[in-house]
Amino acid sequence: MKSERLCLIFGILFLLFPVHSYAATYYVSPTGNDESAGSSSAPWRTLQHAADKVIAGDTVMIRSGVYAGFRAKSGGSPGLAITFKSESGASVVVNDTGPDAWHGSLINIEGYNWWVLDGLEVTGAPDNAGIDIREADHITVRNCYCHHNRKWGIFTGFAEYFTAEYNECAYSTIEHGIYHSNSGDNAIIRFNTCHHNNGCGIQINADPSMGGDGISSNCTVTHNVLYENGFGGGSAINLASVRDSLIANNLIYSNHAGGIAAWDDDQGVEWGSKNNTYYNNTVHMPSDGRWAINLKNGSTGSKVYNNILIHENAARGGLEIDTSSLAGFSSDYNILTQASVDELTMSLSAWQDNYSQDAHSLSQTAGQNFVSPGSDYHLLATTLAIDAGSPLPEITDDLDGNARPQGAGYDIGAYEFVAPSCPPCSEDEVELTNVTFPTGIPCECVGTISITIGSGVIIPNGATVIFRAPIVAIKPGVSIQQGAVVHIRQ
Ligand SMILES: [Ca+2]
Ligand SMILES: [Ca+2]
Repeated sequence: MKSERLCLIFGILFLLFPVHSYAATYYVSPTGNDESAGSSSAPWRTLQHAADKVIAGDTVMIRSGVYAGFRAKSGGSPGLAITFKSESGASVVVNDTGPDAWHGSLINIEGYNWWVLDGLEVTGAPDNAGIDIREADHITVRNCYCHHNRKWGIFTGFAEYFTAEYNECAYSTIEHGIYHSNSGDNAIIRFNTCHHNNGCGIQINADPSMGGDGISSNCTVTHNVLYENGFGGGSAINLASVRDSLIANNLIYSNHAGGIAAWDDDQGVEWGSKNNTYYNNTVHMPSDGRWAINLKNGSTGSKVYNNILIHENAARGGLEIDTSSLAGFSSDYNILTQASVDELTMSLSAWQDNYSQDAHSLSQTAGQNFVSPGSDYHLLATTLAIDAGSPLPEITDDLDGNARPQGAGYDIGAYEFVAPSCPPCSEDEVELTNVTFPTGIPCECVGTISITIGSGVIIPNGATVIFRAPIVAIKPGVSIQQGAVVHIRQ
């Protein structure tokens, strides 16, 4: 009887822990000890010790504290990545080189594939990068805050299938926020914020002079927000020898060198950035910036659609191209005031007439387009950009993740205009909490028995709301702002 029960227990355990899962979870803590087991109750002390011990499929959970960096000593495999991750809610700061550091970088993954770094703050690299990835494929860096590193926040060289997402890369002293270099293909760089880097926000430079095939192909750079980069030159998004890639839904403003630039890294027109698509970006250049989009040195086959390309300097403008890049070029449905060919600046109408481009494009100012230029680049309800874009099957959402199109068609720019709508607020007994009513359209809430307006309900200035019920109760914590119109009716 006893053995039967044991068999039953083992059977249940077997179901709970299938035999194919060899992945272990280890823990690292500032109060830990590298002689310990690395368990939750007996964590390790250093990231390097963890990196020395892990194998494919393992996860290292890192507790709040300040750490030296580490160098990878093993790799994962498909479906069994090695993950270094901050424990939920933990603040993990890596601010020093570890004992095995290379290149003056803090975290090195070199020569090993399939890693995930998640939720780390990485700062103060003395020479190269906060996170330094070389000859390593299928590496993902996510939710990391890389700042005040000497050259780069995140760097890759000869890395295929690299993903950078939801990172903030800021204050790189000499160069770029994210630098994907040396021929790596199939990079995904999305939902990152890069700001106050001396050079580029995001640079993909295939470095044709450095070996490999010298071309980065099939990359996507989407949903990034890039501002206050380029004090020392470069572009918010800089592309050198990049091909067949998608640059879309990026918001680029207040950058002091280029907006989006595509070129050949000075290696000759055969290394231009060719056959790339630039869709639904919003680029607002300050008066000291270069052109919003700049296509040079054999950057042929570019498609430029649905972008807002506004410049505050009347001597410059939205789109600059040279004759070596005109083959296969097409451009339309943009907000654009001036263009330039071989550094000869012309009005939108001259560009349309002489180069047969941008037939449906429009000229508008920042003030005519944006809720608050410099801080909020959502579209005003009155801008001509709404529903004036071209339908682009590749673009299914906007920078906020809202589906495109909304309303009658695709909008121009990184944000699709979402018309205000009233919250659902009608049933027999209505109870409202944590609801903000929209401005600009009247809302009516009907309760056949009662309506209770509870905490967190906000009725802002400009809103009009009718509450219609036999009993209407207003509880504490309701905000009815000056200028709001509220009717209570039976
Ligand atoms: Ca390549
Ligand atoms: Ca629309």
